[in-house]
Amino acid sequence: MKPKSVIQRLLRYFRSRSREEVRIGIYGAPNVGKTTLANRIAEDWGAERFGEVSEIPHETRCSVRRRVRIELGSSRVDFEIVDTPGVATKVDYRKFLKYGLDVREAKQRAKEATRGVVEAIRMLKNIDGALVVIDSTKDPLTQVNVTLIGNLEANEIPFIVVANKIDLKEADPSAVEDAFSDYPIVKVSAKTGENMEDLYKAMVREFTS
Ligand SMILES: Nc1nc2c(ncn2[C@@H]2O[C@H](COP(=O)(O)OP(=O)(O)OP(=O)(O)O)[C@@H](O)[C@H]2O)c(=O)[nH]1
Ligand SMILES: [Mg+2]
Repeated sequence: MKPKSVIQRLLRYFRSRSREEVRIGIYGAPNVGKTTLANRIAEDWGAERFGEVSEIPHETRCSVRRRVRIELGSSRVDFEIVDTPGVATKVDYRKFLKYGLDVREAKQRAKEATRGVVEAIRMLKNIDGALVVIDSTKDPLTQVNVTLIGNLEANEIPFIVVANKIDLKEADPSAVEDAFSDYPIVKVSAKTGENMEDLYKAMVREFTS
């Protein structure tokens, strides 16, 4: 193991020891269903809702944290789940105009969204694990997904790929599986709750030592 990676592991270990919960960031491109997933987790485990869901991208522009205790059989894990703003390589205010926002609102949203992207990326240094949410109806091999996963891997942060929206008939979760076959993957519908039990099992398995 490289000395840098030993130091990174030690730093993460001591940081996580300084708090009681395991901090998990929910990451992904805008609109993939991160907040829907976070709200589903909150509802399943009796925590407060994370926030609003919208078909307009960049609905979440500031991170939201909630404590969630997951109990499966004899395992009980206290998580701090962080719903993060969608990560994008480009934020263009003109995209919001077609959703009915006026120019002033669209420019304001774009400004906040850009700040949100920076905040989400910064937060990568401060998490113990991540859920990388991917919309199964879209091409998974995007710059955002590859960069996010590359970053997590380089920093040795454990993560689970969550292929979301499997309830939609155009969903192709096997494409997500093929693209990221080296990593743990769970296929879910955050909207209907399908396979959420599998995700909770994977979280307890992957994020606790
Ligand atoms: N059919 C279906 N729609 C979903 C699912 N998850 C989310 N959606 C829809 O996808 C859209 C975006 O959902 P959000 O949860 O706001 O997505 P997000 O990733 O938090 O988006 P940002 O905050 O903008 O980054 C909304 O219209 C949701 O209703 C799912 O599992 N199935
Ligand atoms: Mg959101």
